[in-house]
Amino acid sequence: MASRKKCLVLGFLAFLWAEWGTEGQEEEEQTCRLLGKFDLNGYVDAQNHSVIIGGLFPIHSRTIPANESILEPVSAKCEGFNFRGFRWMKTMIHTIKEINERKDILPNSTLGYQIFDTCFSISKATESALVLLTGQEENRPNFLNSTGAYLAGIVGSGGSSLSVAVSRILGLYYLSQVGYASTCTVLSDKRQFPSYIRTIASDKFQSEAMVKLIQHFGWVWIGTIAADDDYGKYGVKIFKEKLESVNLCIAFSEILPKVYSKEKMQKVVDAVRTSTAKVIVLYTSDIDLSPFVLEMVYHNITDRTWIASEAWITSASIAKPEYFPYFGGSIGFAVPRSDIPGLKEFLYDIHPSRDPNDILTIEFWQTAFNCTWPNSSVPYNTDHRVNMTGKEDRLHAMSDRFCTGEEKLEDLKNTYLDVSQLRITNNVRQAVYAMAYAMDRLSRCEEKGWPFFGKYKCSNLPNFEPWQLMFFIQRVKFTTHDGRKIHVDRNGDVTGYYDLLNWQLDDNGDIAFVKVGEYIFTQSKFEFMIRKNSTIFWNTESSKIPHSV
Ligand code: TCR
Repeated sequence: MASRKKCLVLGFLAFLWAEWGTEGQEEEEQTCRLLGKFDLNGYVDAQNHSVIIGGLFPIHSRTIPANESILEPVSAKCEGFNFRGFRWMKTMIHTIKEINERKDILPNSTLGYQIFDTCFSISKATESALVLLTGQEENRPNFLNSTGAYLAGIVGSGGSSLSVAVSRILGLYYLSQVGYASTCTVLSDKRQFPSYIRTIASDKFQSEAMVKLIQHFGWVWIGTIAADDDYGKYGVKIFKEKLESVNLCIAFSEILPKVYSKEKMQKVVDAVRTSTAKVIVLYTSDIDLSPFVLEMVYHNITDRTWIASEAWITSASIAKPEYFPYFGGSIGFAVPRSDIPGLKEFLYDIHPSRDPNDILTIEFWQTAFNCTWPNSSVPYNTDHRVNMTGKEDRLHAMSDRFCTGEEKLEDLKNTYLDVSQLRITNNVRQAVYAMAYAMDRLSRCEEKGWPFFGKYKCSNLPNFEPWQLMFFIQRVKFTTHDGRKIHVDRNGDVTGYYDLLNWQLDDNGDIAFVKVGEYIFTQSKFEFMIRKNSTIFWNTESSKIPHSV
């Protein structure tokens, strides 16, 4: 039966089948489609821990399109190293280490982890979820996962479309999932996503805040551009509903293609160029936004005021001084920032010479320092995307300069090491804490009533059923290191607080994210406030508030 174990079943129904049929092997090979071998990158520390937490992070930005001549299914490769996702992933590890050292949470157990790179793609995210659930060689759910440790739940994943896909699988088993960045409103529906909670607010709040911002400045006609995913499309949908409910109007509504298409992109560019609406809401992650930014530069389109969605308002890949003439003055809501004790030192404690198998660290180093690590085959900086010139942009696959290992992180100006904007990063931390606090409550056996009636009395770690942890995850309440209260409601949601940020140039010629207001919950209602004495930079010819009437 060894071959049966090696068989990774693609068909989802087959995956659900608890016991595979007893037919002979030949029969099996016909019914069983192989996905070569799962090919995932990530980090694992499961030894000596009885319970592990799974993690899903976008350490790369996309998968490389498969070669069309390949007939059998293969696991995609990834490209576009994502320093921000790498920082989020390290933050999960840092938080687990911190919790393991604490005596007040889970005093008798330590947590391990198994973390995968989703490459910001649905396929990799589901692939990772299956591996976490089943272990690489099992074709059926087995919560004792391949590492031999008990999988308590999963932190992740980044994008909403990924979380939706993963959550549909995990939800079947009531395996707890705590999101740190997926904000799509549909994830609040517990009938569809029973085991999903999050430490970031639903976009319902952000869309509402955007409408208040628009009302405040007296704009009437607004253009919208959405990413072609659940985040963009649902975000804009709620925004439109709220905008129309206060009798304001949509001038145009466009979708940004995920895979570059000249015609589709041209349609978006034309809408921006020809519309009289000068204020445009851009609901997309930074990863999907970059090609559009290049279009704006290419077509020299200035004099627009961009209302940024939270996913790109503090993005270092968009907030580059060379884009300031086009995107300066952008205004949008961001998750409040935080300082995380000890994180900076932890992030700096990285070197490719420590482990020749740590290919993500090698790739990090190569990409950050623009060199090739000797004797490694890890590519860097590859980019197979087609851009507006119609050519595939195959950036240098390898740098001909070798890394010496003497490169200094201190000399680097890199998103990974930038701890001045810990926003989603802090959500990652709180997601890990939510999981730990829920397990702590479960292990204390103090809860009365469900789920401990009948044969399920009290559960000590690690012998608990996944759904028992879900009971605690859905009721989790705790105070963070900086005194904020995290309390998830019945839909697994937290309340939306935001900083209103505006892009301005600082004295060094860099883009500064200046806080000019807030969206907060006080006295049982939300309030939008522009800070007194704050100056907003407007990217208009007159430098005055734009008109969009
Ligand atoms: N929600 C987005 C993903 C996302 C993101 C981010 C990605 C958010 N914030 C910051 C990268 C960086 C908010 C989603 O898809 O739900």
